[in-house]
Amino acid sequence: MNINRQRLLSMLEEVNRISAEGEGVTRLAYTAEEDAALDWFVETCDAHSIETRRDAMGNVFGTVGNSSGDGGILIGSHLDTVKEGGKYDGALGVVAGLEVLMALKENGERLDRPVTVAAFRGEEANILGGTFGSRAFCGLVGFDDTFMEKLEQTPFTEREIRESAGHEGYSDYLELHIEQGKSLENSGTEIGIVDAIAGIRRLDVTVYGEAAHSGTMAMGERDDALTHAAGLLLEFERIVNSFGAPYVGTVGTFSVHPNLANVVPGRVDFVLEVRGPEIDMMRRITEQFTEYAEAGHNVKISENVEKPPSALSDVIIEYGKSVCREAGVRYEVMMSGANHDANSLSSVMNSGLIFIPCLNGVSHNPGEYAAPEDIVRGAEVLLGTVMKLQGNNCGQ
Ligand code: HGY
Ligand code: MN
Ligand code: MN
Repeated sequence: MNINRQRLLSMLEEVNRISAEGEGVTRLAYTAEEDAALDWFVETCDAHSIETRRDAMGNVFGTVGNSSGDGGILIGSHLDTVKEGGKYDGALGVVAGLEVLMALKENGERLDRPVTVAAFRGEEANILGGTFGSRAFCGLVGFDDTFMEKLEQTPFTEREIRESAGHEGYSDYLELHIEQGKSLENSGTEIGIVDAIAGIRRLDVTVYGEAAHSGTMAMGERDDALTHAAGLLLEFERIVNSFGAPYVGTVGTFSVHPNLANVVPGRVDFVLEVRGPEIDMMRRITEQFTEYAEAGHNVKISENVEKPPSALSDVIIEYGKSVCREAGVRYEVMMSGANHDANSLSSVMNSGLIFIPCLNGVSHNPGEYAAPEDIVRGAEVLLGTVMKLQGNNCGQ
């Protein structure tokens, strides 16, 4: 049973024709472009007589085998992207999953366990925190007041999210993704088998000052929120560096108010993010930052999202390794610094994550590139791992 190279690569080209204007690919969460890509998923399944369903918040699923059976094998990823992103982050995993379903159907494989492909919504979403569709699917969403306030900025209702919790009936999850880093490329390895996914902890930070006329307020008289924030960012960088690799810290969203050239900024809002392998250390980084900020500034700091690091399934890791060995594929077991839907799924079932290299480790960028032979090899390892799981009822 083989992966159809031509069909796999042309499906990837097809879905990536769906994008908003601008550089690279833009299919932001909960926009017409993400909707169109999810419709493409359903139409493609329909064209291959693959049974589909959509859940209440719009996650889409295609299944081969007895969909009412238990112990289902789930392959997933996402079709939304960052703004001006690449062709492979998310789309690779969904399209390779569809190709696996088509190969299984074509070969008339008798499946002991149904195989389903999912495209989860909002993996890149910022409003409710990323990997949102898969967290809803896994029943991981907490409906506290802060969440409910943010929910109003999305097209979803509380009922739709609660009804989308539907992971029962599946017991193993697999995701194929580009590495989005340089480790595979640097070591000349063809496949990454991920054993752990770094956690994410984000804070919403507001720094207050006093808006003033930029021409009349003397420098010594100012309460400039932006210069206060600049000092806080440099202290955040120093704190993160003091913990050393693999801990990383980023401020990627930052807004100045009122953001006018002739007004001394009165307020600055930003999201501060820490990632790493141990949640206690990540909390210590944010605690040190918060203590420093609150000691000398007028700030408001609240938790945005926290996703603990996840350990992936040893069973699936071993299957992935044996598939690579049998195929003569060079592999390495590695951690993922990027988050993935596999992190959500690892809370409720055995989960595995397979990487292929991407050029210069570039991702979240129009220049993102994965070579066709790596794409095909990744799909073949995905298919091989699915077949090993077929013989292992409910991922023992
Ligand atoms: O943030 C991440 O790691 C993922 O790309 N959403
Ligand atoms: Mn991404
Ligand atoms: Mn991704």
